[in-house]
Amino acid sequence: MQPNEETEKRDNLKDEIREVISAFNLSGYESVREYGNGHINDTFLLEREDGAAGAGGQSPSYILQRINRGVFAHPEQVAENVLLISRYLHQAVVNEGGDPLRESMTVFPAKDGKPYVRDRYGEIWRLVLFIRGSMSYETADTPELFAASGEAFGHFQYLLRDFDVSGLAETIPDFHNTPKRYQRFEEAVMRDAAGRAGEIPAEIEEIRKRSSVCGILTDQIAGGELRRCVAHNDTKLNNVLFDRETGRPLCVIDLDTVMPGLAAYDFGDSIRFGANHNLEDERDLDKVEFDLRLYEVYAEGFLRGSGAIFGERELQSLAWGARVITLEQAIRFLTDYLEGDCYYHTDRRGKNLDRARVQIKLLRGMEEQFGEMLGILETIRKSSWYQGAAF
Ligand code: ADP
Ligand code: GN1
Ligand code: MG
Repeated sequence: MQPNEETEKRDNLKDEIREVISAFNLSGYESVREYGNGHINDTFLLEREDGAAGAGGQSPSYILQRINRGVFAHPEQVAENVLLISRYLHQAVVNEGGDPLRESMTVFPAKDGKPYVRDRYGEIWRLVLFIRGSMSYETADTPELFAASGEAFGHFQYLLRDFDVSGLAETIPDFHNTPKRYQRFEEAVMRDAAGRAGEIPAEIEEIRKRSSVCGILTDQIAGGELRRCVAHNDTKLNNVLFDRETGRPLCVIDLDTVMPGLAAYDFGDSIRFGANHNLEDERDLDKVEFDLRLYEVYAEGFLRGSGAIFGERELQSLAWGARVITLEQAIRFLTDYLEGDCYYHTDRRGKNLDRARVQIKLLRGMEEQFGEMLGILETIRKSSWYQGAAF
């Protein structure tokens, strides 16, 4: 992009934001800056011009976000889902005697009453209260931090345990339909759009030999053995806000991918992402190892946060969640590699292949230690603290 094009784009964005702020009826909020490290939406912090604002000031600050239309075909449905869940959580936190303005998201409707504003370019924007005195982390440098994020996501399950999921839109259809993801992978191999299938017979075989695992959770849903509940679907550490002073987890954020699903999806995705010491695109596979100890501390945190809301089968499904979601992610990365890197951002050829290899290596570790993974959940289930857990 030429420098003048960039300036023009920036000015357009400023105008766009000014228009959106006015549609939200937020006079005096002139200070706008990009905020956070999210990969999906564009996030801005709005503060008052008078200087009283900011995380420590008196006037409330706001988070304004433009929802990614490439990922979400119907961003207005995303905004509706977020509103439904936030309102429910707000009340649940009040019922627990907590502070709903810090422990849940507060969504602000636009002047027309909708939970979003559609600007002149068709972009959808939503506005939430900035949670004061909070911070998020990009990586879990200690097991305690990882466990604390587990506690937050487990408590999210607890607070939403009676939520009726029939009112939630499926904003990304078949998001965790692993058999469908597998089907699409086979189609990608056959089509071989980027001419890469011939280079990766070993990885294709690694996926194929696990094809029967893909349906383990979906079959249990279809058979009525697992109940669909609210799933967050993006249970990474940086989607938990922590209290700056106490260091305790405060609030689960980034509710865009909230959909009907399973607790096993959320638990599994956290394990896939966090129970190791490598980057998601690590090229040196010797560094990649599933860490059972991190799995254990996360499980303890998650189940401490959730209380005893899960029966025996649901508890076992958590360990399966780790395997199925890791396999699914390997499938997704490899499919994207075969299709020519269209979905995930990549800055070099082979990144999606490296990511897929990492998932396969983690998966192998989980398969080897699956007995222990189930055993850890069973030990927690029988422990007195879990049996007696109540809020
Ligand atoms: P993305 O979907 O792009 O990941 P997020 O909703 O996670 O976007 O927001 C990006 C970052 O902005 C978060 O990691 C967090 O640091 C910060 N953030 C988002 N919402 C709030 C909020 N209500 N209060 C304080 N910080 C927030
Ligand atoms: C995407 O953008 P990010 O990192 O929050 C993806 C997740 C994947 C993850 C893998 C909407 O999330 O499902 O697990 O990449 N989000 C969507 O890194 O597809
Ligand atoms: Mg996020």
